[in-house]
Amino acid sequence: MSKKNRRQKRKGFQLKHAAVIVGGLLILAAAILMFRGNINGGGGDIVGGTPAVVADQNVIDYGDLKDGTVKTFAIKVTNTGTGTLRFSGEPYIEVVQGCCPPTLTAGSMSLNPGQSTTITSSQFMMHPGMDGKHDFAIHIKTNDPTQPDLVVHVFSNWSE
Ligand SMILES: [Cu+2]
Repeated sequence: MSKKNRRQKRKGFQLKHAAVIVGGLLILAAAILMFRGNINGGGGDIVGGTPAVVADQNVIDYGDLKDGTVKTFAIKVTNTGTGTLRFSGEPYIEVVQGCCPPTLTAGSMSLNPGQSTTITSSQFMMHPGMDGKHDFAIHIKTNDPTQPDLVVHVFSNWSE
Protein backbone atom coordinates (compact mmCIF):
# COMPACT_ATOMS: atom_id res chain seq x y z
CA MET A 1 0.00 0.00 0.00
CA SER A 2 1.44 3.40 -0.94
CA LYS A 3 1.59 6.28 1.52
CA LYS A 4 -1.08 8.11 -0.50
CA ASN A 5 -3.55 5.21 -0.22
CA ARG A 6 -3.11 4.94 3.53
CA ARG A 7 -3.81 8.63 4.00
CA GLN A 8 -7.01 8.37 1.94
CA LYS A 9 -8.14 5.38 3.94
CA ARG A 10 -7.73 7.27 7.22
CA LYS A 11 -9.58 10.26 5.81
CA GLY A 12 -12.53 8.05 4.92
CA PHE A 13 -12.54 6.59 8.41
CA GLN A 14 -12.66 10.08 9.97
CA LEU A 15 -15.55 11.13 7.73
CA LYS A 16 -17.52 8.08 8.84
CA HIS A 17 -16.90 9.04 12.48
CA ALA A 18 -18.04 12.60 11.84
CA ALA A 19 -21.22 11.30 10.21
CA VAL A 20 -21.99 9.14 13.27
CA ILE A 21 -21.41 12.09 15.65
CA VAL A 22 -23.58 14.47 13.58
CA GLY A 23 -26.29 11.82 13.35
CA GLY A 24 -26.19 11.31 17.09
CA LEU A 25 -26.50 15.02 17.75
CA LEU A 26 -29.51 15.25 15.43
CA ILE A 27 -31.24 12.41 17.30
CA LEU A 28 -30.44 14.09 20.62
CA ALA A 29 -31.84 17.42 19.36
CA ALA A 30 -35.01 15.69 18.16
CA ALA A 31 -35.39 13.95 21.53
CA ILE A 32 -35.03 17.28 23.38
CA LEU A 33 -37.64 18.91 21.11
CA MET A 34 -40.04 16.00 21.65
CA PHE A 35 -39.49 16.16 25.42
CA ARG A 36 -40.22 19.90 25.44
CA GLY A 37 -43.28 19.28 23.30
CA ASN A 38 -44.54 16.84 25.92
CA ILE A 39 -44.05 19.40 28.69
CA ASN A 40 -46.03 21.99 26.69
CA GLY A 41 -48.76 19.43 26.08
CA GLY A 42 -49.02 18.93 29.83
CA GLY A 43 -50.68 22.27 30.62
CA GLY A 44 -48.06 24.85 29.69
CA ASP A 45 -48.41 27.96 27.59
CA ILE A 46 -50.71 28.20 24.62
CA VAL A 47 -48.42 29.71 22.01
CA GLY A 48 -50.08 32.47 20.00
CA GLY A 49 -53.69 33.42 20.71
CA THR A 50 -54.94 36.31 22.84
CA PRO A 51 -55.85 36.03 26.53
CA ALA A 52 -59.01 37.74 27.81
CA VAL A 53 -59.78 38.35 31.50
CA VAL A 54 -63.39 38.33 32.74
CA ALA A 55 -64.56 38.69 36.36
CA ASP A 56 -67.92 37.25 37.45
CA GLN A 57 -68.75 40.61 39.06
CA ASN A 58 -67.37 44.11 38.50
CA VAL A 59 -69.01 45.68 41.57
CA ILE A 60 -69.74 44.21 44.98
CA ASP A 61 -71.99 46.56 46.94
CA TYR A 62 -72.76 45.61 50.54
CA GLY A 63 -74.80 48.75 51.07
CA ASP A 64 -75.30 49.68 54.75
CA LEU A 65 -73.58 47.43 57.30
CA LYS A 66 -73.58 47.45 61.08
CA ASP A 67 -70.13 47.87 62.66
CA GLY A 68 -68.71 44.51 63.66
CA THR A 69 -70.34 42.56 60.80
CA VAL A 70 -67.82 40.06 59.41
CA LYS A 71 -67.51 40.04 55.62
CA THR A 72 -65.51 38.20 52.97
CA PHE A 73 -65.83 38.17 49.20
CA ALA A 74 -64.73 35.95 46.34
CA ILE A 75 -64.27 37.00 42.72
CA LYS A 76 -64.14 34.32 40.06
CA VAL A 77 -61.79 35.22 37.20
CA THR A 78 -62.01 33.36 33.87
CA ASN A 79 -59.80 33.39 30.78
CA THR A 80 -62.31 33.66 27.91
CA GLY A 81 -59.56 34.23 25.33
CA THR A 82 -57.46 31.96 23.13
CA GLY A 83 -54.01 32.40 24.75
CA THR A 84 -52.60 31.80 28.23
CA LEU A 85 -53.63 34.48 30.75
CA ARG A 86 -50.95 35.46 33.24
CA PHE A 87 -51.31 37.61 36.36
CA SER A 88 -48.60 40.28 36.37
CA GLY A 89 -48.58 40.12 40.17
CA GLU A 90 -50.83 39.18 43.07
CA PRO A 91 -54.17 41.01 42.86
CA TYR A 92 -54.15 43.93 45.32
CA ILE A 93 -56.53 46.40 46.93
CA GLU A 94 -56.35 50.15 46.47
CA VAL A 95 -58.22 51.95 49.26
CA VAL A 96 -60.16 54.63 47.38
CA GLN A 97 -62.21 55.54 50.47
CA GLY A 98 -62.11 54.30 54.07
CA CYS A 99 -59.48 52.15 55.74
CA CYS A 100 -58.45 48.66 56.86
CA PRO A 101 -58.69 46.60 53.64
CA PRO A 102 -58.58 42.78 53.81
CA THR A 103 -55.79 40.75 52.19
CA LEU A 104 -56.34 38.83 48.95
CA THR A 105 -55.39 35.32 47.88
CA ALA A 106 -55.43 34.13 44.26
CA GLY A 107 -55.82 30.42 43.52
CA SER A 108 -53.69 30.48 40.38
CA MET A 109 -51.43 33.00 38.64
CA SER A 110 -51.77 31.49 35.15
CA LEU A 111 -54.92 30.39 33.30
CA ASN A 112 -55.23 28.56 30.01
CA PRO A 113 -58.25 29.35 27.79
CA GLY A 114 -61.48 28.36 29.56
CA GLN A 115 -59.85 28.01 32.98
CA SER A 116 -60.94 29.98 36.07
CA THR A 117 -59.53 30.87 39.46
CA THR A 118 -60.98 32.54 42.54
CA ILE A 119 -59.60 35.61 44.30
CA THR A 120 -60.64 35.38 47.93
CA SER A 121 -60.46 38.08 50.60
CA SER A 122 -59.64 37.56 54.24
CA GLN A 123 -62.41 38.35 56.74
CA PHE A 124 -62.85 42.02 57.46
CA MET A 125 -65.11 44.33 59.49
CA MET A 126 -65.20 47.92 60.67
CA HIS A 127 -65.51 49.30 64.19
CA PRO A 128 -66.72 52.66 65.47
CA GLY A 129 -64.07 55.23 64.59
CA MET A 130 -63.09 53.47 61.35
CA ASP A 131 -66.56 53.10 59.89
CA GLY A 132 -68.42 55.18 57.31
CA LYS A 133 -68.16 54.80 53.54
CA HIS A 134 -65.60 52.41 52.07
CA ASP A 135 -64.52 51.82 48.49
CA PHE A 136 -61.93 49.12 47.88
CA ALA A 137 -60.67 48.91 44.28
CA ILE A 138 -59.32 45.45 43.50
CA HIS A 139 -56.72 45.52 40.75
CA ILE A 140 -56.33 42.37 38.66
CA LYS A 141 -53.33 42.96 36.41
CA THR A 142 -52.77 40.49 33.57
CA ASN A 143 -51.34 40.14 30.07
CA ASP A 144 -54.83 40.73 28.56
CA PRO A 145 -53.86 43.31 25.88
CA THR A 146 -57.22 45.12 25.93
CA GLN A 147 -57.73 45.10 29.71
CA PRO A 148 -54.33 44.95 31.45
CA ASP A 149 -55.75 46.31 34.74
CA LEU A 150 -59.23 44.96 35.50
CA VAL A 151 -60.76 46.76 38.50
CA VAL A 152 -63.52 45.39 40.72
CA HIS A 153 -64.99 47.79 43.32
CA VAL A 154 -66.18 46.67 46.74
CA PHE A 155 -68.47 49.26 48.36
CA SER A 156 -69.67 49.28 51.95
CA ASN A 157 -71.11 51.85 54.35
CA TRP A 158 -70.61 51.05 58.03
CA SER A 159 -72.24 52.57 61.09
CA GLU A 160 -73.04 51.75 64.71
CU1 LIG B 1 -62.45 51.11 57.73
